[in-house]
Amino acid sequence: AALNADLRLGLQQSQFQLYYQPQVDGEGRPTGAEALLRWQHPQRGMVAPIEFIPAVEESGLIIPLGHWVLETACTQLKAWAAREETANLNLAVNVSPRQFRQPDFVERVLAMLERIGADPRKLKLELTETLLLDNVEQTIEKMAALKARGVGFSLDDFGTGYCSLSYLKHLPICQLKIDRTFVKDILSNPSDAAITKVILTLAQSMGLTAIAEGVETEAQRDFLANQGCVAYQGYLFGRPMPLAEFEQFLMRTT
Ligand code: G
Ligand code: G
Ligand code: MN
Ligand code: NA
Repeated sequence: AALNADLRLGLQQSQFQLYYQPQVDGEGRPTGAEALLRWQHPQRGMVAPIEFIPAVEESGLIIPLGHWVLETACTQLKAWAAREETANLNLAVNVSPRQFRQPDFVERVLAMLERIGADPRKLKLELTETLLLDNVEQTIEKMAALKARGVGFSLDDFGTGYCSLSYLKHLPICQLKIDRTFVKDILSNPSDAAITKVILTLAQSMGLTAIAEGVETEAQRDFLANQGCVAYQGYLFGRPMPLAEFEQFLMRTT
């Protein structure tokens, strides 16, 4: 309860911010970022999303907060589009199930993109397998409506949930995100190596891209590259960082 009151106040007082974690291509060049929510609480300090996302989901505050995230991300995309060096950057945004299931989710996102003037093709929504499990038909309909306008979908934490492979072919997604639990021990655990290989092959044969997350070492990156991976995210390239720092990172790497 105390947390919820704090969260409400935090929204009013602009205590939330987005951090940006670089996503890079096979040559290490930044292609964009994943936007990750941070809460700078006046007393608690920096609060990590795992500590408050469940509470905001539960209370319904995820709706205004999730829209603030999308709004901020689209505004950022619009700003990047205006500068040649950043014009091609994409932004991946996590969308929680409760937010996605709002009846007016599609309309709100499309209206927001239009109002801000952001390119929908630069926006990627990260959904989890859990979200895709129930109400599949309605979910597909909503995804298709957004996809028709250019918005992309990435299946986050892929391989850790309960999504059957037969669903995959019906989902209008463009990317599989290889969960970092598979990447972590990829060099020492043959099962993890096999799983990442299967995901990469699956993505390729279905015409999807795949991005490996949680890449921390060059050895992991090289191993994934040998398996055909061409998109990465992880501490090896950059941690989630405030906007100013991310823009400095871009200047160093491009
Ligand atoms: O940086 P990390 O601790 O950033 O993020 C932890 C988890 O919190 C991520 O796996 C992600 O699923 C979730 N998360 C981060 N930012 C957001 C957000 O803006 N919206 C939602 N729904 N989840 C987020
Ligand atoms: O939404 P998702 O679960 O994919 O969010 C990504 C999470 O992974 C964030 O909490 C982010 O801080 C974390 N993360 C990103 N890169 C790395 C990494 O290289 N190592 C570890 N341990 N965590 C990472
Ligand atoms: Mn994510
Ligand atoms: Na993930």
